[in-house]
Amino acid sequence: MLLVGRPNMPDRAAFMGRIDRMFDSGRLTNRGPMLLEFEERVARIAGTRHCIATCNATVGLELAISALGMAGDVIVPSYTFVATVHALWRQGLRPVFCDINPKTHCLDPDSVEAAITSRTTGILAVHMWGNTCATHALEDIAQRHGLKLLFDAAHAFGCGTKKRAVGGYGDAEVFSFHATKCVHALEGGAIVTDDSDLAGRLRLMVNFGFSDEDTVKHLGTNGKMSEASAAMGLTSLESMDAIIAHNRRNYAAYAFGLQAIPGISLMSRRMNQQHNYHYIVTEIDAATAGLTRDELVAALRLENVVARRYFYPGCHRMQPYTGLFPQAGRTLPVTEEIARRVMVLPTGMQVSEAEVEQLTSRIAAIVRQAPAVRAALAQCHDPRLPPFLRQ
Ligand code: T4K
Repeated sequence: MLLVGRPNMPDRAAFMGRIDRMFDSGRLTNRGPMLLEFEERVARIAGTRHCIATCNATVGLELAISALGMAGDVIVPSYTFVATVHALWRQGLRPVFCDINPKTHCLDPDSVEAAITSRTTGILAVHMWGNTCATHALEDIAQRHGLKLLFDAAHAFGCGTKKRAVGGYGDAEVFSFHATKCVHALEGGAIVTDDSDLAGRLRLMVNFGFSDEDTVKHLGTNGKMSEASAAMGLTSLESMDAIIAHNRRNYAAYAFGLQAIPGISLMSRRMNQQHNYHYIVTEIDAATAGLTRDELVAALRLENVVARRYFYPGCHRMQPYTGLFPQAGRTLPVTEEIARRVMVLPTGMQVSEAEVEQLTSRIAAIVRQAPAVRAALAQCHDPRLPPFLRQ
């Protein structure tokens, strides 16, 4: 079975060696030696002065939002994983949803500028699929309007331009090291920044606000990463180059295999960008392919391939947000179109180039027989179908 999100497994001997050392040392969490080494390595790759590892990116975002003093309204793309917006809501902020660039799926600076009001205190942008946002335009807007600028870099570890890695943009950036990410720590996240005052506050906040064993200098939470996660993170980092090289080969195999299929386009990677190639993002033009994105996802499930329609229908159309913030339901044309078209295909260390070749041949065959596939799906009650297409 081919799945989007199947974890990259570690070198087990290296990981178990670290776990043994953890038990030998007696230090299981609370800024142990592996955590310190992990933070140093992440900061080096991100090109930042500081890194604060966290238990996951969602808590990392919440901590960064709070430490930056965001209040009132914060501008955010609707086209993102719900965690980005949940993090704002959990800090008592109102998300103001903006549209995205159709090529990169990242926040559109014009949409941001048009949404700024006297209540706006910050922008939370997302490097979607590892594509670097329009960082200069967003930094310029933030500076002109006196706004805080935070980047959700959950997808973008190891990404950036040729000259500058993702990590040092805006006031801070937050990576995810969840098991489904390119480099991972089982569960984990990290906040990176060049701002020493902000980093100092975050170091307190991630550990309940303690500055020593009984002085609480700041409000905070338990956002710490454990030594077991840091052990996994360090082991995963050792394979990072091999993982990216593998993803790159899979991407090339997808580009070759999908090129002649009508109605299916693969998101291109810009030549001036560094990329982890962790997400294989396609867009389905239903009129040309003869099948909608949802029908294609369903047809692939019947072939034991789990492709995903991530972030549908966009947070601005999701019930928790339309209920909480009535303005959330306003129209965002690019987001809605992209949310209807995107299909993410499997990659990573558990997917071989040969499997990619077979998969693209299957997709070509499905599209060739589109009318028959559509008719068969309409009669199908197979439990493997995704819930949104079950009869
Ligand atoms: N911001 C953005 C833009 C994000 O995308 C995310 C997370 C965050 C913030 C928050 O980061 P964290 O707080 O999580 O650090 C995944 C991840 O749970 C989530 O981390 C990620 N984004 C999101 C885009 O995707 P799913 O729904 O893909 O996970 P799931 O459980 O369906 O797993 C995918 C497939 O992989 C499944 O078919 C099963 C397989 N799998 C999964 C796991 C975890 C395995 O075989 N083994 C495993 O251990 O959410």
